[in-house]
Amino acid sequence: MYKDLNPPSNRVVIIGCGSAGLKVVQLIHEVHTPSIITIGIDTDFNLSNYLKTDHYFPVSKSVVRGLLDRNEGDCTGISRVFRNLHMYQMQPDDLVILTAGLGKFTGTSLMIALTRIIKEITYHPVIGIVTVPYPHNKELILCAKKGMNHLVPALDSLIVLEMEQLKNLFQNPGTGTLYDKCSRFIAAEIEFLTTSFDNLTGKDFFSVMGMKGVGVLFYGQSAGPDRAERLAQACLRTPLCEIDYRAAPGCLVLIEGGPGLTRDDARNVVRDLTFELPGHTHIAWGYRIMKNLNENIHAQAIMTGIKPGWFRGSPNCIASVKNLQTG
Ligand SMILES: Nc1nc2c(ncn2[C@@H]2O[C@H](COP(=O)(O)OP(=O)(O)OP(=O)(O)O)[C@@H](O)[C@H]2O)c(=O)[nH]1
Ligand SMILES: [Mg+2]
Repeated sequence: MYKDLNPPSNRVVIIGCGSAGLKVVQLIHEVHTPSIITIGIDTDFNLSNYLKTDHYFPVSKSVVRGLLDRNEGDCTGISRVFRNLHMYQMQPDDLVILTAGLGKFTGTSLMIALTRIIKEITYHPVIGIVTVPYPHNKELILCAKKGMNHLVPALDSLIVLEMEQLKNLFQNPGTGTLYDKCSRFIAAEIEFLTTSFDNLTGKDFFSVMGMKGVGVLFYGQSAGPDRAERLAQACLRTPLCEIDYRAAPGCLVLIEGGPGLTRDDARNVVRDLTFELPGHTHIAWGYRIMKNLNENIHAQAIMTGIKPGWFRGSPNCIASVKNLQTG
């Protein structure tokens, strides 16, 4: 947790919605970070006994049914159920991150309903991390689009990971393995986002993540003598959502490397990663030394505050991008 914030009163609450979201929170729970609370929410009442999260919250299918097609704000039934969230002592200064796989009914609907309720409880930016299904599956894409339509205005940052792009990152594994790798990637991403980095304050973090809009994540790693120079290029080659980020008003860059990583290296990576952004973009960055990384260096950049209309076409995701425009 960032050093100018105040654990344990500033806690991180991670909420996984639906089956895909549950997998992510279980992975985070395995790490047992004391300032992180994990909550899973799904429609299976039998999971309570063996699910590995701090709290599991079963909701009946009838409560979530139809939610996606109702008018915004009309989620009375679900609000009644989620009033129980206060039982988990959610605090106004908790940092809340919600995650789901968009495209099917449960995770998408629950994430929308929860976002509205959590926005009333906390005053910090509320962050969502979602996957978007393959472009060829029209039914799933339509549901994901509805989800985006609700979530982009409701959340402070919605980090969108396209399955198509994740598949490229993991070099085309089969679907079963891909889902597993995605869950692990998102869990590691959340861990990365919520630990403390030199040079990064909580104030900077929240102002960049509170820019309102889509967040696009770039991820890269490199090793060897000119690793810092190559790292920014590696990241820029790997956007996990095809969207035009060049006017993004916010950018968060997090870098980790072995003991040889210097502050100047980190600053150079940030410079090379952000050269296309306008001068007024708020750029926040941090770095940390991890002894076990030896010669390796990793970076991620999240360009934030992007308007959904900036989704752009590319040969492999033009269908999803066109379908996802929320206008
Ligand atoms: N990261 C990850 N994503 C998954 C996994 N399984 C499915 N997905 C993606 O998430 C989307 C939603 O799938 P689920 O989470 O299984 O569905 P749900 O929200 O529980 O909805 P229901 O079908 O009503 O139970 C799918 O369209 C996939 O793109 C998984 O194991 N890990
Ligand atoms: Mg499910």
